Amino acid sequence: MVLHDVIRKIAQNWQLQLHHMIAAMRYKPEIILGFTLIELLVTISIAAILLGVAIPSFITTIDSNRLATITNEFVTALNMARSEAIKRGMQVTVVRKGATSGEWQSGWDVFLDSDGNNAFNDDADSTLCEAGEDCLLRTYESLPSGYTLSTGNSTYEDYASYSPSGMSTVVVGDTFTLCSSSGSNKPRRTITINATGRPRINATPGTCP
Ligand SMILES: [Ca+2]
Ligand SMILES: [Ca+2]
Repeated sequence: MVLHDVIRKIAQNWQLQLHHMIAAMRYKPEIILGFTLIELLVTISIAAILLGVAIPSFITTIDSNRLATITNEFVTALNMARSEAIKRGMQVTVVRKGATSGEWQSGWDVFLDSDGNNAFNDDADSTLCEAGEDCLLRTYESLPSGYTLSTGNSTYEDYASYSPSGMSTVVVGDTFTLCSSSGSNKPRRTITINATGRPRINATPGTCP
């Protein structure tokens, strides 16, 4: 091999090496970003199924808790009226707010009914519980939107009152129905007041029409 052949071989070798180096510098590894379209669709489908199960269950739980809270507050108000009547030796009345007889969802007041007329007497000045006036013990606000509380008959359509003996001033029982408009089954709770005026929450919830 003559000298110029050797030089040419070396030059070709260097050229090849240089070519590889340039190719290596230009190489950019492929970066896999996120999900493929199928993976994304599967993830979204699973999330939709889980939300479809979880959200109705969550709404039912909230509704059930609200029904329990409202029934407890109503029974508490009646028991409070009963015990305050005994303690103070005076009639205590629970009167519904709102304009419609038999509908208690606008809330209710518990007060010392000094004249025993089942209505709250007050002269609306800044001095409360004056002689000749009734004295407010506790007031309950309107139920949340979508809830109704109704009497079953006319006995308790406007008030429930307790004499100093702790007995209801009427001797007839009644059943109140609390309804929710939530969901397709419209759950309800019922509260029965017996002839003596003692309230209890019924164990079987049922549904509203
Ligand atoms: Ca009164
Ligand atoms: Ca007054």
